[in-house]
Amino acid sequence: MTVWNKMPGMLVHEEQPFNAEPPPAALAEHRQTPLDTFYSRNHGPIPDIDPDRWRLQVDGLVETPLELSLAELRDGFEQVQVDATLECAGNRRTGLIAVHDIPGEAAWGPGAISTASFRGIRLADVLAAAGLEPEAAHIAFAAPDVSPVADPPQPYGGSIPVDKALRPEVLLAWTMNEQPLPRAHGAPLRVVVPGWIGARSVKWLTRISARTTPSDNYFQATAYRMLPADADPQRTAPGAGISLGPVALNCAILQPDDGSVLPAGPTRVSGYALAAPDRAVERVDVSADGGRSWRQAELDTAAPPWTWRTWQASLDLPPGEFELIARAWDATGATTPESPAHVWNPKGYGNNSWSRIHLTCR
Ligand SMILES: Nc1nc2c(c(=O)[nH]1)N[C@H]1C(S)=C(S)[C@@H](COP(=O)(O)O)O[C@H]1N2
Ligand SMILES: [Mo]
Repeated sequence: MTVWNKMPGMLVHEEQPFNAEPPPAALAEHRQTPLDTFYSRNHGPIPDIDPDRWRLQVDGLVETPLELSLAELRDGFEQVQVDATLECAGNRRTGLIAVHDIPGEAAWGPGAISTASFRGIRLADVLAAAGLEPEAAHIAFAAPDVSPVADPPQPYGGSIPVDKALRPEVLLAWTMNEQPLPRAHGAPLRVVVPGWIGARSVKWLTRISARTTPSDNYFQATAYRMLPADADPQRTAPGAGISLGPVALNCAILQPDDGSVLPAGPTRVSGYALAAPDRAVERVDVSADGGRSWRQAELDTAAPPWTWRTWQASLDLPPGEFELIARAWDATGATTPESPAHVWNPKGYGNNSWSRIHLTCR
């Protein structure tokens, strides 16, 4: 165990704030990611909250503002369990950095994504108890961790539109893989917004506010936005670019390790594919010849909704040098883009281009 109870070998991008992803091979071992392997993405210091003194505030455009303890949340609402994959918008940023440098942003590999089972209550039920006013269009979340990365420095926050907030998969969760939610993952209570970028799953939640407009928090209004390729991220006004919410179709190879030297012969390749919300991963193709020919990978047939589909393929490789490629297709026939240059953006979000690894077979 290393810092924050993560596995030895965790790839730590930053100690403070703590930002770490599992090595690809460790992520590949499980459909449900163990807590010590789950990536951790933070913009400020990890708070230490006394669960007995903690209260959740529900306010804004509601008929009855609420202040609820953990016991009141646990006993007053139906408890539900949802398996969900969380993906950071910066997942696979290294592929974009290889096209053109992205200063000031962590060089995440394919491991800024993980899958867990969350238990808690539906956000919709808490909003119903408070009584949403008809003008409420966005639900904002606030947390106490003050981020020095924000301009100006401020506590972390964000929002989702009301139509997503009312869906049954959106939770206020206090357990993760049947264990109490770890401190690094938002104890005592976090939001879980399946199918949306990890940034909207606000940890250490203290306040829910119903509003007419999205949150004006830095991490909603300025960061986590897809800027045009020629924009200067140091000089963009709040509201510029595309606000990221739903994730896009993505796919990555996790095994073998990039740069491996292996014996020639049957070679097992494995990874994950994640669909956009309300879509499904229908196929993953793997190529060993630069995309001239493709073989279909075997998909996990039992993946719960809102989770990635793990996949594997066996390729018979003669001695030589190979670039292995993987791409995914969804139920609309959409596929992942070939080149990271096509999706490059100044903050380095949403890289879903073909996953490539290099192999030598002897
Ligand atoms: N309060 C708070 N919530 C937060 C963050 C944060 O820095 N502070 N980071 C967000 C981002 S960008 C991601 S990707 C997910 C990561 O969740 P994890 O650390 O449990 O993997 O938490 C989100 N919730
Ligand atoms: Mo993120």
